[in-house]
Amino acid sequence: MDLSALGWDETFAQHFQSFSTGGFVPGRVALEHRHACTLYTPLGEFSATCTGRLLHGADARTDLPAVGDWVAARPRPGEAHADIHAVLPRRTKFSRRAAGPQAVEQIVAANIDTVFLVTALDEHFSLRRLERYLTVAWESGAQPVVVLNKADLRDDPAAAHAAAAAVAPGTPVVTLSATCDDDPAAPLAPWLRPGRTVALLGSSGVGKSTLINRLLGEERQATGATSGSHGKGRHTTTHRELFLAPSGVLVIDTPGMRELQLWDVDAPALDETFADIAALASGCRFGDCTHDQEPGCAIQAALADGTLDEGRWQGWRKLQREQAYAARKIDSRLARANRAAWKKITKGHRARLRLEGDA
Ligand SMILES: Nc1nc2c(ncn2[C@@H]2O[C@H](COP(=O)(O)OP(=O)(O)OP(=O)(O)O)[C@@H](O)[C@H]2O)c(=O)[nH]1
Ligand SMILES: [Mg+2]
Ligand SMILES: [Zn+2]
Repeated sequence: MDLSALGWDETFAQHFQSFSTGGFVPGRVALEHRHACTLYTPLGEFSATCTGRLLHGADARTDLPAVGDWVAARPRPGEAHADIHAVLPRRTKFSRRAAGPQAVEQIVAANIDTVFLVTALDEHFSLRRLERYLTVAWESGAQPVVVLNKADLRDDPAAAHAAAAAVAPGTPVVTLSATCDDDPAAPLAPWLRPGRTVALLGSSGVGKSTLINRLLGEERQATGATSGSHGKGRHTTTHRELFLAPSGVLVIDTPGMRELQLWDVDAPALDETFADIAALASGCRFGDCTHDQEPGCAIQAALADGTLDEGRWQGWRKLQREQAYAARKIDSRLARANRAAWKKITKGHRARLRLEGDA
């Protein structure tokens, strides 16, 4: 496997420079388990684990390798195993708030060029969910593409396409059927380039793995029937995994997400997703308009004359509140971390003062 075929470029090469001696090889994380991962390297495939130093030096789970990451690894002589010494800085990352009560970041995929936001044109189709995925995608740094799958289940897929395009200004929207189209990859061709990385994201059962299999030209990933009594809460795909397709593109399959909670999304990402609302708001009479009761509010005017859809406006407000809440959580966590660091410093300082006092 040659490095550029795996998505390597000049920037990663620069980051790798400090590892150019000492028997290190660059590797790309293809599969991530709890304690080990699979690496693709120019020397072939390795199972790999992090060195104790990397594990103990990590402040958070996000300092450790995620699927799509480039790492500096050292193969053990005569073994198909390597030790990961460092994670190279990421170019892009798709993060969400991990499930659970604590505010912690989870990296879904790293170093991706394009995110296919896959939704199905079935009864669960939701424009509000699409806006949520778009917001996180814009924050990731990768280019989002909306993929409306299961077109065969709709009498009028063109209408759904138009509705999705209306809530995704500036984002390409592609409608297809992974099971029924002769070549579902054809409309995705602009993003399926050799050495580029595409991650497929979306709820469980929308057809991510089905589409991946079509892109790979073989049944690599298990797919699941969604109908029936046990439909809810069941994920067919359980691991994130990166595959090299015959076309040369690298594709990442991910398990469906039950909820996509925002993590450290900042205002520009919301403005990209809601470019229409951002443009309207710039026309309000007051710069700090809360779009509530103020005179000369362009948002209220647009809601009144129907140019702005009430559902979209409420969707924006919800994400805005969630973003502000997440930011506060993260800030207080950082404040705590700073306090801990400060305590360490003051403790060291006191110890030094004591030594000086003794002298
Ligand atoms: N009618 C129809 N069914 C489809 C289409 N694409 C996928 N399916 C079916 O949808 C079901 C779920 O597909 P998967 O590919 O397993 O869905 P997934 O997104 O990978 O789901 P998770 O792995 O749980 O996240 C399977 O029964 C597929 O056959 C399509 O274009 N049309
Ligand atoms: Mg799947
Ligand atoms: Zn206003």
